[in-house]
Amino acid sequence: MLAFWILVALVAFSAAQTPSGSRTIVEALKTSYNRVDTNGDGKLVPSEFQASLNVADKDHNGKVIFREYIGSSTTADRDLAEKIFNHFDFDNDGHLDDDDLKVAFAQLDVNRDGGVSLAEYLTEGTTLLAILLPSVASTVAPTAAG
Ligand SMILES: [Ca+2]
Ligand SMILES: [Ca+2]
Ligand SMILES: [Ca+2]
Repeated sequence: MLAFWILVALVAFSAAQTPSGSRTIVEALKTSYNRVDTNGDGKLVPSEFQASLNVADKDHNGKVIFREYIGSSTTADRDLAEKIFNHFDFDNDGHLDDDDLKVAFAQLDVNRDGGVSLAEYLTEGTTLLAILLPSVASTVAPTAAG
C-alpha cells in the first residue's frame, strides 16, 4: 500500500530524528517510493501498492491489523505508528485492506492518470507529515507553496 511505505518511512524518520530534517525526510520518502516501484518505471500502480500490503499481511487474510503493521517496522515509536495506522484505516474497522488502499491511492494520484509519480508521492508524504507530525513538518521544505 502506498501509504504503508510512507508510514514506514515516517516511523523510521522519527526514530532517526536528525537535525537537518528536510533532506532526511525526502530521502526516506524516495527510498520508500523506490521500494514500492518494483519495476522501476517511476510510476506506482495499484498492483505495486497491493504487493506492499501483502508483505505486511502475515496471515494472508487480506487485512493488515496493527500488530502485523508494527511488526513489519523495526523501530519502536508506537504512538506515531498508531497515529499513522489509524490515519490510513479510513473506514475505522481496525485493519488496513483493499478498501483503505483504494482511498489512499485516490489521494496520492492527484492528476488521476492511474499512477503515482515521485512528485505526487513526495507531496502527499510531506502533507501527511504536517498533519501527523507538526513539529517535524515545520522543519520540512521551506520551498513548499507555489
Ligand atoms: Ca512501477
Ligand atoms: Ca480499514
Ligand atoms: Ca498520477
